[in-house]
Amino acid sequence: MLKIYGIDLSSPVNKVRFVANALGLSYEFVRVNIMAGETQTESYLKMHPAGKIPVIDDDGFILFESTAIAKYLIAKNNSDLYPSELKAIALEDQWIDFGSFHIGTAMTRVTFNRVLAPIINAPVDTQSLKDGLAFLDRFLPIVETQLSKNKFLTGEKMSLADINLLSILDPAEAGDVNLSGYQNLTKWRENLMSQEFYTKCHKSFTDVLQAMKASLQKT
Ligand SMILES: N[C@@H](CCC(=O)N[C@@H](CS)C(=O)NCC(=O)O)C(=O)O
Repeated sequence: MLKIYGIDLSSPVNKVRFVANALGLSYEFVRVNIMAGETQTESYLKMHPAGKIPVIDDDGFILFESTAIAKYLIAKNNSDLYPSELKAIALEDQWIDFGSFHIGTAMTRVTFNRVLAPIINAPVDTQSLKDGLAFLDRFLPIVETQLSKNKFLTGEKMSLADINLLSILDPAEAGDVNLSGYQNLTKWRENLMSQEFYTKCHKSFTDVLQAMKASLQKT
């Protein structure tokens, strides 16, 4: 059976889980304890030489990097979540990369400093936080405009580009990123978050974060 290695609070891991759910796949979600060094063991490093999550083990086929995993699962299952025509592929990749490299990078800066740093007692990098917020102000209006043209990023059907961005923006509330000014984006997000591929993972990122914080307080 397909195994997905990760944690509940990782956007790349959740991207893979959302895709696997959208494809209707059965899989085992193998939770790894990063703080306890479980991603640095000899056996884990054989799967991912940098000790990162997610990794999948698909009956012995090992793969890392969430977008590569998502594309592999989609192709293996002959799904149209990723297109097959040349220009459609190019446009799909455009929105996947825009989501990952611009919005994803900015969200990582914000969530590291506002969400993770307080939990792991790491210092807050105020410049990185400021840059992250400035990048979001610059790049989110571009997504908002795109979603005024289509229901989804690349047209009238949900695709990997949407699932990718959904996973990236999942920690928005936890990171105090106010998306309410982006009406199309908010509508798009509410629609996706109500679907089973998402609710099968969690009700919201904030819910999972609160549960995690509560369990840390008990220990
Ligand atoms: N580009 C990678 C990012 C993987 C990544 O950075 N994962 C983080 C969690 S979100 C991780 O493994 N962090 C633990 C570490 O670096 O030790 C992907 O999309 O899979």
